[in-house]
Amino acid sequence: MSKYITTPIYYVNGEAHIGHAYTTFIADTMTRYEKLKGNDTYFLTGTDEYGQKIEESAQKAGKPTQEFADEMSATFKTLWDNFDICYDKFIKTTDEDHKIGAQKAFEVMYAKGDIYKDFYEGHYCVSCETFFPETQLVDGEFCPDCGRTTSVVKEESYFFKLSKYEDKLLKLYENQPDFILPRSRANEVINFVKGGLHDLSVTRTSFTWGVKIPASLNDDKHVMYVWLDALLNYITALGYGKDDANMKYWPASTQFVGKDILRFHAIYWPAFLMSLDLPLPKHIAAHGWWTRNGEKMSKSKGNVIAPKDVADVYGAENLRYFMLREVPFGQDGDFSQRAFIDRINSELSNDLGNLLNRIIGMSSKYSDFEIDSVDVEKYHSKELDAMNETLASLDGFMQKMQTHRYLEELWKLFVIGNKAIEEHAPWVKMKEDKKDEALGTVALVANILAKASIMLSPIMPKTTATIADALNFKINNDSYKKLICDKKLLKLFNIKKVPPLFPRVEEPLMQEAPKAMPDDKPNDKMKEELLQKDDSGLIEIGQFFETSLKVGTIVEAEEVPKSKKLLKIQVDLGEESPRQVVAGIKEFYSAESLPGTQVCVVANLKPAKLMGMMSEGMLLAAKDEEGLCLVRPEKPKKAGTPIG
Ligand code: ME8
Repeated sequence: MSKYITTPIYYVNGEAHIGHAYTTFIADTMTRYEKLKGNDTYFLTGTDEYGQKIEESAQKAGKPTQEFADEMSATFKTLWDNFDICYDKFIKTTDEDHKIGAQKAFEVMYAKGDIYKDFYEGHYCVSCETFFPETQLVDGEFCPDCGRTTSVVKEESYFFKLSKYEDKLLKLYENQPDFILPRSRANEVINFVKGGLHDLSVTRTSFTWGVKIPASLNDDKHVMYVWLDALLNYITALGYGKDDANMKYWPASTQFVGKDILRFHAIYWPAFLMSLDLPLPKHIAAHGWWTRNGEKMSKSKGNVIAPKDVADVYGAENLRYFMLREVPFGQDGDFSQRAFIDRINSELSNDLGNLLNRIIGMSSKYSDFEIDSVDVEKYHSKELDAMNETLASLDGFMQKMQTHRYLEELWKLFVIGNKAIEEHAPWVKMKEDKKDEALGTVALVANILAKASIMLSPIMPKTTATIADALNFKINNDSYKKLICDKKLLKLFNIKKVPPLFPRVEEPLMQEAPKAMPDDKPNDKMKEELLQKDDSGLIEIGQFFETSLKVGTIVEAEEVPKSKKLLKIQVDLGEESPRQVVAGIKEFYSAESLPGTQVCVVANLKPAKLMGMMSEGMLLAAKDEEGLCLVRPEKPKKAGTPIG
């Protein structure tokens, strides 16, 4: 089966930071996962180089625009190369082939009557490359997305008949409920479309740094609106309009984007494709936003994290692991060195690294490094069953991009391995002259490590290749089929010593960002100020809306053993699976009384561990001297209904 996976093409007006890296890591992971399973997979990334914003950045840098774009684009490419991102193509929108493809697409849409010429007058934000109606401006002047000043622009323009596709788009969201992932994000898109779509201005005459519209239109003062040419990159990269050889990969299986550009990908993009009579992508998967220590990253604050700086001190693959493990796909995430260090020490070093060292140590003592799986089934059928069950559950998580759950489950294998060692104590068995049993346990753990490495390889390809080398096998589709699909065990081999894979980290290795300096650029500050408390202690409405409150329906509730206060509750928030919330309400509510009732949930809290259990939200409750009561909607509402 063939697959096609894409990242957004990144603007070249600034260097990549960990937000860009996150998107690229997930797409790379998914590609490696599909390849591991034997699927012919094509992976595209690249840079978005046209538009007024890039032209202005080049002017500021005092460079010709193309030279500036080439240099900046190269910084992205080098970065991804340093991270071993396995892209098949790195597209630059200034590539000749891209221009040809984009012009061809424009011609097709025009010939179909979906593009027509008219005049446009509106408020334009250069930074977002977007027009806004006056009603959406902040204080009648500022861009609602980035806070920068907009300017009034009146120009002749070609328009794309977006309004024509309103019903078709609504049908798409209905018939293909996984078109937008996570599903919880679909509502904002559907509501936007239901609010009515205006035709989209798709050319500009106020600047020249763009793809010219086709010569056949004989109107060479128009260049394409950057979002039109940018979105088309996903097909021009496959040769659309030129050499169609790679169009066999279309439609894309998963197109990863950040939530900031979901609207472009879930509305404009399918409408363009419908106009071109091309099939639609299977999934547009939108992830959340990364902050640093809870703050938005911005150049003016000096707190932008360059992926290379992190990789240099903490390790490139540790960073991939952390980012994919830390955040449920779709939710916002925070980069804090403390959280990163905790995961390196407890999960990578303790759980995984130590397990490998333990069996290398034991096999060197008991069997001169020889490992044989012959006695594993005899002594460890229980562990093998548990291991196979866990392995079988993994695919479902990856298909839904839930890398955090995938890794959480995968880590259960190391618990099985460690527990088997404790319970069977091979060192005791050796003393009791039960060498077969001792070696059976060592071999069980070797097999656990081998299978876990295969499944971890899309996230940590190099590290797992080292583990596989120690276990004398290679990670590829063959070993995946044998060890994972056919549940086979490793053949007799000699284990090799490896250098420590995950040295413990004792203290933060990077300097924390300085606090914002008073000479911050006013434009960048503007939005921050909108979001900050003023002296009155009052907050802006935007601050309130940063908290995502939703109606939830309790599906299950159970007592937490040994806790006087806590209940473990599964709440349906209209997402793929219920969320687990651990709430301190046991003194006021019995577990049996809760299922089927509704609650109000803070849905975008960072997940936290309470008594070792993950809690992914908070229930709203009111408490006074008479006790506590949960806040509930007055009438039943659909699970996931936003409150606000
Ligand atoms: O929007 N957290 O390019 P862009 C998480 N050229 N992800 C982040 C992030 C953060 N703090 N910051 C950036 C564009 N990203 C257009 C795309 S596609 C046809 C055209 C990631 O350079 C995230 O994937 O502004 C986001 O969608 C993307 O970078 C925006 O990159």
